[in-house]
Amino acid sequence: ALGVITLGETMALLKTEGVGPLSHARSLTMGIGGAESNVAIALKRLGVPTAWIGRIGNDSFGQLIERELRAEGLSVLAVLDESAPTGIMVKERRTPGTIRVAYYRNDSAGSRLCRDDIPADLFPQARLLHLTGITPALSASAADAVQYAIDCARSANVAVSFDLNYRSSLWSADTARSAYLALISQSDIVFAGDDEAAIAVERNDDPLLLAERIVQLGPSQAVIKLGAAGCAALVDGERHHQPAIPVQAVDTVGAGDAFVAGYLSELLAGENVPQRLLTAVRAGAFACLVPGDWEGMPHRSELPLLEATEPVIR
Ligand code: KDG
Repeated sequence: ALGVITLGETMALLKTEGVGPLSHARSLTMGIGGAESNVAIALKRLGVPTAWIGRIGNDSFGQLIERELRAEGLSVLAVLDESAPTGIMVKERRTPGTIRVAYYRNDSAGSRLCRDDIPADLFPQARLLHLTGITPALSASAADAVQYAIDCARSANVAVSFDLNYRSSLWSADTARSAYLALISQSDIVFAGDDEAAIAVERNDDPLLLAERIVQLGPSQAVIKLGAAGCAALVDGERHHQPAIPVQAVDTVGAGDAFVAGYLSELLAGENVPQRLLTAVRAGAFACLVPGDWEGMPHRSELPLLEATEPVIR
């Protein structure tokens, strides 16, 4: 049986090791990254069987992606695109505290995801579909694939989770808004940073008011991610707040994905909201400790480590 189905674009991820301009870097480290596959990996490590659906190029980067995701134990439904390359993302550590991301993903294989790539027969085996606002920004066919996945989930009685995940280099806030509103209204669980929520609903400094406005659109659970300030949530009419676990962050990319996986894994385990939010902030903190987007995602047994008092575990 499957816990979660997710879909989206995973790219080859090239990153500099040291600090400084990318144009002066002499070597790059290879890896992979993609918001939905980051969530999928974290879910799997937390004990949830998860399937990832996506399109990859018939190239070495595509092979790398498929191999890494399979090695993490995901069910990988990768459609091979014969005529488009796998997308690339480059991470440059320009100062010790700032990371710049550049995308080379225009008309990539992943962006050509379409409804025919989504196996409808997978849905009755699953409990939850997780989507992000990155996929509908990639292309019209990818946006249509997202809608089709929601339709499949609905007819199989599978809950829908949606993380806004705004990427300003992919679309404007105005274009994103109408897509967000349509997707929020069809979702059961919505995740958003406070700035992202303010793209969809009227801006407010109180995260619980943002959550309230999201819930008014239909979902029963709205979780507002506040980074180092933790999170606020409105779930089945009840308000919650959870501070973050303080860490020395080296790379916050992927922390939001870890957070989502933490929340969803506890939801599927039948845990209450405080437990979901605690695991969410713990997983998010773990992701911040490692330069990769997903490599630092915790296994379930590691979750208490951040609050451990013993420096050496033997
Ligand atoms: O959430 C982390 C993602 O931003 C990263 O892994 C790459 O999917 C990605 C994107 O589109 O930015």
